[in-house]
Amino acid sequence: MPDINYLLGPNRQMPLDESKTYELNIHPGYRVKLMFGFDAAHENTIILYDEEYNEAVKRDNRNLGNEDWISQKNTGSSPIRLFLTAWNKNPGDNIIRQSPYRELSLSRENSYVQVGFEDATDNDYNDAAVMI
Ligand SMILES: [Ca+2]
Repeated sequence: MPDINYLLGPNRQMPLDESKTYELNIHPGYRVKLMFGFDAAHENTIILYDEEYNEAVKRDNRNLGNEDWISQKNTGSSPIRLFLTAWNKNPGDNIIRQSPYRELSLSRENSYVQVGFEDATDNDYNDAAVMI
């Protein structure tokens, strides 16, 4: 992961925690499709960053919704690196935090992976989820 000092997250006030950031690659000749889901009372935002930490996709369980996203085809010769993050706002203290992730499932052919994010302490990792 590149060295960064950007401030990210929904309010652009948070440093990136690399241990809570899932890297995905678009390999040459491929595109990727992401499907988003939320099952949370807290406000959750999923943000996919490109390698320069510009927002490539943003979805949430408030205004933005969870519409699928399909990337452009990678017509280059090297993988395109993307960084998947989720952020949650706890209504108790109104502070936005970066959510930890866990790989929930991986298909046998590695044709898809499901990544879940946790916004509290029950560790079900379904508060925000992405199928890649
Ligand atoms: Ca949870």
